[in-house]
Amino acid sequence: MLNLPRLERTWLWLGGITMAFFFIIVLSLAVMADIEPPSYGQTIDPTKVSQTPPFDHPGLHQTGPKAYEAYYVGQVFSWNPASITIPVGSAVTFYVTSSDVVHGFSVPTADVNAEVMPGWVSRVEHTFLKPGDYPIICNQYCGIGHSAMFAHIIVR
Ligand SMILES: [Cu+2]
Repeated sequence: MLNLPRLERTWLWLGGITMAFFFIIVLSLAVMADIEPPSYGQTIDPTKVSQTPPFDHPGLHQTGPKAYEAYYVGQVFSWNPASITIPVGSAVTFYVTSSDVVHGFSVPTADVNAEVMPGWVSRVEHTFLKPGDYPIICNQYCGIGHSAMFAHIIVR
C-alpha cells in the first residue's frame, strides 16, 4: 500500500466502496428489472422505417371523438409530419421512432418528452387543453442541423 496518511487511506476506501456499491445497484437493476431503452417494448428495423406500417405514412389518425394517434419519424434534421392540427381537448398518443440516430422528441410547452432510439418505438400521451402553436423540438444533439429540427402541433 502507498505510504499515505491513515485519514487519506480511509477516504480512498470510502470512495471506492461507494462506487462499487452504486455499480452493483445499477448492474443488478439492469439485469433483474430487464432495463431497456425508453420504449414500451415495440421494436422496428431502423433501416426499413419508410416501408414499415404505420411509419410508412407518418401522421395523425383519429381513433375516437377528440382521440388521436400520431406517428412520427425523426431523421436528421426534421420531424415527419412537420405539422398537425387538432381540436382543443384532444388526447394524443404519440408513437415516435428514428430512422437514423438518437433524437429527443420534446414539446417543451406540454408534458411531452421522449428519447427516440433507432430500432425502438417510443410512446407518450398528452391531452391538449389550451389552444395554441406547440413547437416540437429535438432535445438530443443529433448533428449540425439539430437546432433547426422543428415541427408544430396546432391546437384550435
Ligand atoms: Cu437533434
